Amino acid sequence: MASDAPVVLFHYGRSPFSSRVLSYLALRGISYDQCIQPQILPRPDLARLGIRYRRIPLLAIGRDVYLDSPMILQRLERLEAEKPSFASQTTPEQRGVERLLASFTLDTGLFLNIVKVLLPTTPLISNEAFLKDRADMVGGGPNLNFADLVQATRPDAIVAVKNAIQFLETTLLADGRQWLAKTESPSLADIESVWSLSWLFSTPGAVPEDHISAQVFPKVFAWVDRFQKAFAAAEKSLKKINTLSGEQVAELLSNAASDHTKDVIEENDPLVQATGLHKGQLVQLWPTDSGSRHKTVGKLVGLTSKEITIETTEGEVSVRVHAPRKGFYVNALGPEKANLS
Ligand SMILES: N[C@@H](CCC(=O)N[C@@H](CS)C(=O)NCC(=O)O)C(=O)O
Repeated sequence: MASDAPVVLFHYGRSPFSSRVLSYLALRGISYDQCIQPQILPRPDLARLGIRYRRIPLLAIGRDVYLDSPMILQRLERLEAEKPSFASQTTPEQRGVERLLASFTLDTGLFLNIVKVLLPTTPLISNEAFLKDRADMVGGGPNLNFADLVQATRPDAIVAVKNAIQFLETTLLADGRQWLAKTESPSLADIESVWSLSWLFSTPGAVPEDHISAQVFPKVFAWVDRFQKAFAAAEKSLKKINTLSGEQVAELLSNAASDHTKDVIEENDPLVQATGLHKGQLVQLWPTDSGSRHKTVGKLVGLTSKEITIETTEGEVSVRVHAPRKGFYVNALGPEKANLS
């Protein structure tokens, strides 16, 4: 039986991380509404919910808002839907492949190299407002010339991306299988791996064809194409996607139920032991890799080895924000409340 909590995706067009979530929703037949966000700050729709986190996507399920695409996919795996979770359809070996591929695409710098290959070929490379926004996000200070940095490192990035594609061509896809974990239809292994290459391949003029092409890597190009077709077909059978304004989302979430299954503070957690963090305490939560200046403030509700949950205190509507432990930090907010932007 499908859950009846409203599902709302905050994203913008051609956001590669959002495409991970869009693929998941379509392939599991989960209908959703969307709240389209500007590509650069400010994002008043999120401020209204007390959320300062500045990255995209975010997914609301009822009054719970999930940050970071790995956390979003994990939460969606627990959502009851028309189609069973991916985990329930795969073997431990296939799930192992999926986890390793997730790490390969998220933890190795592959995505950053794809940005370096792609960005100089798009109009964004001369969009001052965009470059200033992203320089601020990566924390390089006012003198960081983001455009020059990306241009200068493109040659090495092409080599790194080519090596990553070659890896897939000559290992998992080498035996002619259709899907990476040798499943009948696309699985989480494909969703975890395809998004950044698909973004590169579908950006006009971005692929450096002397080095990366369907002639040199026919299996990878065919797999990406096959996935796009499977995704498009699955998306067609979803219910109509409504686009909601920020005000509508705030209204919807303020009346929605919450999921309290993770409202646990694990007393033996090393961070809890070291800092004395406790339930109800005012804290701030932020990602440690980029966009770190943007700290979301709220009351601590849950802290486990996998997840941090806080209830926002700054917006017009309070929501429960969930972030993974991996890549996020939480600490007590002192009375000074300094440095929040
Ligand atoms: N670890 C995050 C990364 C998300 C991310 O970097 N998203 C890009 C858009 S695809 C972003 O937020 N860019 C800056 C922005 O939109 O403010 C995730 O997996 O969701």
